[in-house]
Amino acid sequence: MRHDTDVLLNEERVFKPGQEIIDVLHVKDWESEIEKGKDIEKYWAEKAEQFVWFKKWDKVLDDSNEPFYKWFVNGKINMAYNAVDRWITTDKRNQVAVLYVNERGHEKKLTYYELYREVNKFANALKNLGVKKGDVVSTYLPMCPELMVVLLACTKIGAIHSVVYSGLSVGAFVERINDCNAKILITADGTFRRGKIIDLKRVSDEAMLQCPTVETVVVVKHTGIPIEMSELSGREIFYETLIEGEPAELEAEEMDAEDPLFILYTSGSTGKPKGVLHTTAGYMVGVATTLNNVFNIHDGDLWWCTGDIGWITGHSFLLYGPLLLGTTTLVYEGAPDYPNPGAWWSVVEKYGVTKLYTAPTAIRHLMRFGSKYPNLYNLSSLKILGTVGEPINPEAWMWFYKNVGKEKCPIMDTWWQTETGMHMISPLPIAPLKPGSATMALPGIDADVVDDEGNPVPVGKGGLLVIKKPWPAMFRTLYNDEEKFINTYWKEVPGCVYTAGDIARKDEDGYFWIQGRSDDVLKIAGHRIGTSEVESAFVSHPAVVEAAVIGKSDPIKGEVIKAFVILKEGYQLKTQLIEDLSRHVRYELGPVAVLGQITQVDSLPKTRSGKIMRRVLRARDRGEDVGDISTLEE
Ligand code: 6R9
Repeated sequence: MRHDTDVLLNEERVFKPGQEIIDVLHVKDWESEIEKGKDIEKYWAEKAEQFVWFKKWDKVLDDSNEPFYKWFVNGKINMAYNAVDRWITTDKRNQVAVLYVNERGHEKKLTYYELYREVNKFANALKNLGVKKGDVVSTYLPMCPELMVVLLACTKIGAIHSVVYSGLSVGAFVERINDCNAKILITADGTFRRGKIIDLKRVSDEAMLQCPTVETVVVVKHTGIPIEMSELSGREIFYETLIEGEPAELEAEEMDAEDPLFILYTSGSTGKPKGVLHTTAGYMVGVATTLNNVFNIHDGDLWWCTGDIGWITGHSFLLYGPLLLGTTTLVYEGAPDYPNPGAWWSVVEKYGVTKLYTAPTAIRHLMRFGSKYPNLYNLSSLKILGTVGEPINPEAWMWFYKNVGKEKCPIMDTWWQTETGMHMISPLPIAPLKPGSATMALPGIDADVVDDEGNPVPVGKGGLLVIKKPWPAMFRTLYNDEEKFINTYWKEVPGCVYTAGDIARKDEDGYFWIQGRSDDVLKIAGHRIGTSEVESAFVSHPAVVEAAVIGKSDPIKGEVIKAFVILKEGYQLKTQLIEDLSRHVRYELGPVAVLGQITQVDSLPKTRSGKIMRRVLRARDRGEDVGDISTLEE
């Protein structure tokens, strides 16, 4: 475990919202909202009232079998009904629900009514393919409107979706499909990225050779590049052909509050990705409430979350959250700096984006091009900004605040995880902000920083970030791995307390400063990747005997990979091999695996039981004290 974080940041600036922001806030009194949130059952039950229930719950929280909590026991509800159907009988019927824009300047708009019809057609088509409540449907799609339609169609009929991020390559893709026994895969011909078209179908074809449970592959013609449909088994069909003639009406499936909604894979500290399972009602309540509180959503908002739908941020805050609140959500496909580094700012200006939610790595990337680009555009429509994915360094915060928000838009630094489903530690717009701090736990959330025994640590000292009471959007288990669910998250400190795997400290005002992961997980450009996944990728190369990797800090990506490799006899780490290894790791894991440095070594520090002590490598790399090495092998 990393405990090397008793660093004190000297950030003392405080920023408060202006009157024009305060005037329209849903929550004007932060402290009393936090006070209200202390009675979690009452607080979350009140929030659950915003939805249309087929049947109300009998009990808000069942904690009789911790950590297997149940929320809104015996309630019956449907996600797609609440995100889409309910709006078509209101004056939002013809409001744009999804605004798709890509880096080539093409756009597509779907009103709530149009979205409703599309979802129903695809849901009917899924039913015709034999998909039933509880079946798993996977996607390998770019950021396109069809992805949103497909996911909503799944939830409309009670199928569980499992999105594979389109940046992942074959190995990771196959693993994710096979772990959940997906029955259907929806993919596309390709995706637009930095002026090129990336061929997704080819990756999917290669993966499908190794995925026996997939009965049908549905292909969206998105970019229009020529592709070959496989002759293999007649299991491939075009999306357009599939929905042809399907009725645009369908009754929503009555789902139990605790029925599974989706699985999303994320990296942990072991090689195998973890299938994080979310269920229906609690997730809906948590996501809609936190989005509304943190970003103060109103009629007339244009919400833009730049995160990919293949990431939890896209699930909760690009797709479900905004639609549950009946707002307009912008889906952007492409790179932030193509055709030029003003691409994003031109989107803000052209469409009048009011709330912009993005990642520190993107801000740092765009910062490199200077303030010239944001200053070329009129960004005055913006009201609130947000970040997620990793700690934001005060320089990037200030740049975003000054150049994008023009010192008028509060920045919501939201800390949360795939596992938490919803925002957990974050300011509300009324909060005094300190650049680099996610401020306090949200109303209804009980978070703290503790030592290994579970005792709160003194002000300014680093410790484990824990959540002490259940929350509605919490994941319910790891798919097919209850034991790992318990051991990874609920055993690290005494009592039934959720350990997040992050190190944090609190300051004298009770503000949280998240310092990074405590386990062997890297955050490269905001994406989680486990050190052991990277190590197995290295070892699968013929030249490598053994590998250990650690994170190395990087001014733009936050962290990149630093690898220590033991090579087979006869191999030397020369330019050619370095390039080859780098390509190999990217091929295995996808472009997320950014290699910063490779070093050849003769041995690796290990415990007597053979575990690589990455902590020792890390300390040596940073020139720090290696700490307790009593378990180190001779
Ligand atoms: C939503 C998401 C979760 C990990 C988390 C932490 C890091 C996320 C952060 C942050 C500091 C923030 N993280 N938000 N660290 N400040 N505002 O990112 O989910 O991909 O599961 O990653 O990301 O380390 O534990 P996920």
